[in-house]
Amino acid sequence: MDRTPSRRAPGDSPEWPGWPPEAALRYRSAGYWGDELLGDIPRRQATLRPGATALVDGGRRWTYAALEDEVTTVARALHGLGLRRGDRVIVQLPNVAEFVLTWFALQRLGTVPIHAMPGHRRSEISRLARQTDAVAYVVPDRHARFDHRSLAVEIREAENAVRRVIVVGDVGDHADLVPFEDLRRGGQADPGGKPPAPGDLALLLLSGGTTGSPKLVPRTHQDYAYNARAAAEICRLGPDSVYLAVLPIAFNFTMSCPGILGTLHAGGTVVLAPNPSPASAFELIERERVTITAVNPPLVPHWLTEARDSRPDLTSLRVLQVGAARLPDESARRIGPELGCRLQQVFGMAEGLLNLTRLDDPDELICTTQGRPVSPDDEVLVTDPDGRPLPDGDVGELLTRGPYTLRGYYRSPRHAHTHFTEDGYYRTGDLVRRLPSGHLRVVGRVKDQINRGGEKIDATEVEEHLLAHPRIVSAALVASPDPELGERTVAFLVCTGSPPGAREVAAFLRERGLAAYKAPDRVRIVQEMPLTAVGKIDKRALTALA
Ligand code: OOB
Repeated sequence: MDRTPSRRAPGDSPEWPGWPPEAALRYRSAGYWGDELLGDIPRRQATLRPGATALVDGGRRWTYAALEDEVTTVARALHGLGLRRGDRVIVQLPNVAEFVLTWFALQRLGTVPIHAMPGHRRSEISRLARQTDAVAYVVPDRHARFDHRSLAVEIREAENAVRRVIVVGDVGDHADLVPFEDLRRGGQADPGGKPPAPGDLALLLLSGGTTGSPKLVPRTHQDYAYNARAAAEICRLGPDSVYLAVLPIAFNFTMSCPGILGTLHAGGTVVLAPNPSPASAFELIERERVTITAVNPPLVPHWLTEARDSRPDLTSLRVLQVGAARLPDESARRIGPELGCRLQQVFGMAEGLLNLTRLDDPDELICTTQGRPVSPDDEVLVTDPDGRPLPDGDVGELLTRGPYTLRGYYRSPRHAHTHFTEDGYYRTGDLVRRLPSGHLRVVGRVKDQINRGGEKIDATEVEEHLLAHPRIVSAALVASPDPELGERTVAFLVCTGSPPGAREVAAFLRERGLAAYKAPDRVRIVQEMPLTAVGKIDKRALTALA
């Protein structure tokens, strides 16, 4: 056991740095941080409005009382499987009710869900398992024509810590996997034990990736609950609100901005969309009288077209949130008139800081900015390349700290100095312009990341995989502008022998277990890479070429 005396703040853990004591005190006394644990949300609502609808997934519906019952049952069963407070569990599920049940059950035990994305494959999942020593892995049987059970078995065999695999659906030939249905049957005793504390680690989000290797964002009960509550207040959510989850449920945007947690916190109803197509979303909006939903910019033109062509009844819809990538101003201006609802732009990040346009902002601000911070105590700096603060109106890198923005990544002390300033500001890697009203316009970025319609691709991660190809000598992944996705990826390659085409590259990366969305959209072969004065690959020159 490590007995070295430490000078850490309360709530601090050797695995991730917490907030300094004076900041923590301020956030508590201002009321941002409270005592409610994330797992308490269904319990509180089950007392206040037991018969109200909490969750809808296709034909399945849960009242708050039923949700509370099931969460309790599943938590006991997970405890029976050996899951304990502080353990980490990889959760990789599509938009199904079982995600919500599992997630709250884990919160009850103080067990920490790691939010994997449905598209992640062996490379991403094994990395997560290693980074966290996860003890269990929750998967669907099949999703998007992929058999998650086989991947789960492979992961369990390769990663010693992963002892349990839980399958939503059919376990198939794998009799040693645990069917989720078994967890819903009950009969287990109350595990008792000490509940988690509000400052404890509650979940791990995947960083969209600033430069370098994939990183995990530690979020605590108190900061994540505040994130959801603050967003819910700004969106004026209440018991009559109906939130449609269109984007992946594990995404921070869908989960808590205000998303699922904000809606349940307010006593509203969460409806899960099986896919992001406008046809299925519109059907659910009509049927469930949805009041608020969230999409990314590439979906917007499809929604507008489908609304024009099929004339759905969208009268219940009050707010359409759009975020995760830059929404072009022209698309923004069409939303209000054509869908008959308020647009809210959302500029957020797994690391914390959340910016929203306000429902009563002037149209011009709503259509041309990505919002302003949700908390009065979000501190924002716009700095020049030397870190000096710039006046409003100048473009610079966005730095931030505040009551729900991390002070360091999980198990990642070596990133402390690259991604954070001495005084605790997180360097977002985003280039912004700030208006006197506090609203931000996102104009670019300095991080080596590509934003493919909201899906973040860490260039370094893909380049490392490309370099494993026997005929690739040098590789650089850059963005090229795209009318549909905003950006697509182009891989510049220097090769020996016959160069691989885009298809061979995609197959090679798939074989290496990389998620399909990270495969380069285009491959360009060059004789040599352009270099900067200090001898690094000149990505600016390549971006200009792309
Ligand atoms: C959201 O979170 P992440 O962690 O996947 O990605 C964060 C990055 C930001 O640093 C920024 O580069 C980009 O995504 N981004 C936007 C944007 N929203 C996010 N860039 C331009 N305009 C926007 N509106 O993407 C996320 C998390 C919570 C809520 C919404 C989005």
